Amino acid sequence: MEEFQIPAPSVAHQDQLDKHGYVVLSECIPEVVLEQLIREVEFLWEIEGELAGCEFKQEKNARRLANLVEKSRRFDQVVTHRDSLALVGHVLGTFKLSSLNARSANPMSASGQPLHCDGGYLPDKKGPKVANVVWCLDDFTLDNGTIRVIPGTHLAGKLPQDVLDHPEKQHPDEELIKAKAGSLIVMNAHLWHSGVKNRTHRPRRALHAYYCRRDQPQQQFQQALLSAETRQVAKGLLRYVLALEEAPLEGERQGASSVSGFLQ
Ligand SMILES: O=C(O)CCC(=O)C(=O)O
Repeated sequence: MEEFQIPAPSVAHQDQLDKHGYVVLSECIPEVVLEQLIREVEFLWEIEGELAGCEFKQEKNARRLANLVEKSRRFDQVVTHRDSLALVGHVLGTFKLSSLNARSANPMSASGQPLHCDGGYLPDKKGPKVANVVWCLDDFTLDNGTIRVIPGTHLAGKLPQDVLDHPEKQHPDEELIKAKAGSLIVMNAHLWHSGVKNRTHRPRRALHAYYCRRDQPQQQFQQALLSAETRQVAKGLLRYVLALEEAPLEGERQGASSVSGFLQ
């Protein structure tokens, strides 16, 4: 990774991630890039229709897309964004992309998600296994289906579904994240979190650049899911992040894993 010149994250951001389990990089995506990414995901939702997201999981009350590195070269910049990689590296040490998905909380959605840890994972002896970078394509507000987090729970060593009677209900310590479109939310993905109800008449869209420690299986095994053409054009940092040169780990050969934080 050293050869790719990833900048060191600020001490304040490292502290925030260590203590609270997430940090918001405010409005760091240029508007023109944001507009292109929004056009791209809306185009994909239109052409994929009812199948959208099916390579991994579909979800009631939300539109999803999966396997996005395959679907447009515009997403290369998302999975190789250096400031977010610096923070992901702070959480995980050496890492690779686990998957790139999109999620849009439907307008006036009837329910939010239960609190969960991504992948349903707890850290192991080596530390955290997963981190997530949420690209806010729209403003995340208190009423449009933002993400709630329970700060500090990345250190709890417990999964919310094992200790809460109702992980879908409001939690006394929850914080609703407010962020402008073009912001990135970098999370230690062991943090208890979930998307909440969208009470507005507009969708709330995001990309999820999800990373795992390099010794962990990818959620969507890129060597199986990317076409020969995509694999061939992926060079340098992108190739490294996709782990295209590595022998598959146990459980990676099939393509997409069925493991998710909460989706059945
Ligand atoms: O609302 C979001 O975009 C995040 C949702 C989430 O935590 C998930 O789908 O695992």
